[in-house]
Amino acid sequence: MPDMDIKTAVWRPTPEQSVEDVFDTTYKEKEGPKPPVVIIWRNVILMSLLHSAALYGLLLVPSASVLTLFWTLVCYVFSGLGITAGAHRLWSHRTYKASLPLRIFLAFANSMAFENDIYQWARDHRAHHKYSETDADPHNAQRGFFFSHIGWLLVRKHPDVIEKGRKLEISDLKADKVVMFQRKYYKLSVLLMCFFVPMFVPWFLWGESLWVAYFVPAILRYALVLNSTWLVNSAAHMWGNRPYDSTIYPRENRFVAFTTIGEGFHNYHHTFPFDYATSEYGWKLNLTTFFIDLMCLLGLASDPKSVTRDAMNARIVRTGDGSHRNG
Ligand code: ST9
Ligand code: ZN
Ligand code: ZN
Repeated sequence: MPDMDIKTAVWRPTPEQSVEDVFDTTYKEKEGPKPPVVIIWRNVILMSLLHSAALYGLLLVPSASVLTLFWTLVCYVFSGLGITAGAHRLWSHRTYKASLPLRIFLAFANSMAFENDIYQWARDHRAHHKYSETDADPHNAQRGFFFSHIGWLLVRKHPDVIEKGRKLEISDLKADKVVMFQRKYYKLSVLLMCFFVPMFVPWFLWGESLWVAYFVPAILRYALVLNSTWLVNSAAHMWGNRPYDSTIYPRENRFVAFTTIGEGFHNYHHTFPFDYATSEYGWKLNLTTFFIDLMCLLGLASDPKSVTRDAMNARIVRTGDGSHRNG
């Protein structure tokens, strides 16, 4: 476990831990009534419009060409990697090191996913790990499926998210020029990567109608990537086994692992957040781990961190729910 230096009150990582993403057992929720929920109607309207347009996009799927459907899959995986290999495993948890070209690639992919800029995403995500299932967790799963899935994006944050989040160590994000550049030009990069590029390519290269190109690879794909990501916060915090730590909410959920290209092994991930693979099963249901391994092979990434087999097995015996074959 990382420690606070008593004299300086500065958070100190252990050798295997490079960021502040370990659960804080000292935090206590404030007593008394909870602050009122403030609905952000603008977000409610925009999310309703997006999901209605995505349903319409679904109806257009039969009229899209095979190339357009393949391109939709390419955009899904590319934007997915911007979240999984980028915002999540690289920038939130620093589970491996990435060269400048790879970080630029991941920042573009991340803008295609349009899930807040990398800086905000990683800051919220560190808060999620450090304060899981409490008032200071942005998508506290104790508040139910709807809140942890999408509801948290439709209301003001609990004051503790902001109060505790402001104390998080995020100097590494501020020092990363790619992260700060993407934050500065975020709106423009989203317009280009999330909407323009997915629509323009099928129209320009193989004559797909602009209408279908807008509603299928852009809008429908965006809504699918969002909902897959949100399933990690909702479904994978509620349904599945807990082979590594039965005392926490996050679960192993294979369906979510499939839709999120490798992020559904969530009990493992919250137990060993520094592990670049987020699973003990290598490339199985985990395209993201394959991608990071490939980047390491090409010399574009290095130092992937992993938990040792012995440490993992000891943890399974100590805190697992008995569902693991080694348990
Ligand atoms: C989206 C994000 O969808 C999804 C994230 C999911 C994470 C999943 C993780 C699971 C693991 C990985 C799995 C990946 C799978 C991928 C699969 C792919 C196939 N710390 O936020 P504001 C401060 S986004 C410190 O506005 P409000 C800060 O000063 C979708 N400080 O709070 C901040 O200012 P700034 C599209 C914090 O006013 C200020 O407060 N986007 C923290 O309460 C205001 O912050 C949307 O829908 C913190 N944690 O508003 C937009 N938080 O940022 C939705 C805040 O300038 N968001 N501060 O430093 C909003 O409109 C608003 O955030 C709000 C809250 C209304 C929700
Ligand atoms: Zn994480
Ligand atoms: Zn989680």
